[in-house]
Amino acid sequence: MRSSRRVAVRLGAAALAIVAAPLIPATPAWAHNSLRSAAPVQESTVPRAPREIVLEFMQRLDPTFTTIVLTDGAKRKVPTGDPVVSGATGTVQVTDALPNGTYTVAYRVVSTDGHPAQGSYPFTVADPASTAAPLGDASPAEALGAATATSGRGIGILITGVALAVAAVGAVGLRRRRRTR
Ligand SMILES: [Cu+2]
Repeated sequence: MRSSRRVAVRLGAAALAIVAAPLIPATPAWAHNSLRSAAPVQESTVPRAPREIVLEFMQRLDPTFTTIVLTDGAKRKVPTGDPVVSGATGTVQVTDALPNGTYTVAYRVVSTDGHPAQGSYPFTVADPASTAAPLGDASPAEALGAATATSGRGIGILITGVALAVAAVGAVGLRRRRRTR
């Protein structure tokens, strides 16, 4: 009696395991698709500015949801063409010649089975023959903008100071008026 109950429990546990097994995915959903390879290679330093960014994924991409964004060292968006999808590969053409500097490729894609994948990685352009000023160093226009911003802040502080002084004078005046009453 006792042993048959034990068998029943074991059978029940086995049945539960069989029922539950398909509910536990072999791999998490996020592992369905990921970046297989990239050009320029992740974290690489390239001697020539790339004319395109090529991202190859593990699974076929849905062209509707493929986004590839290139930004420079100052986090400014670098102009590119629209993403072109071919199977598991997404490509964007780089519109302008990239000056030396560090860039970030950010992507968000959805595979044809509906699973999203996203990420980003940096790469560096270090062309010894590059004549363009490296990004990251402030250009004269940027330096001017920064100076204007600083003087703007100075004016802000000045206005705050004047407002505080006026308020202080007003408070003193009010106190005097109260005393004279
Ligand atoms: Cu999937």
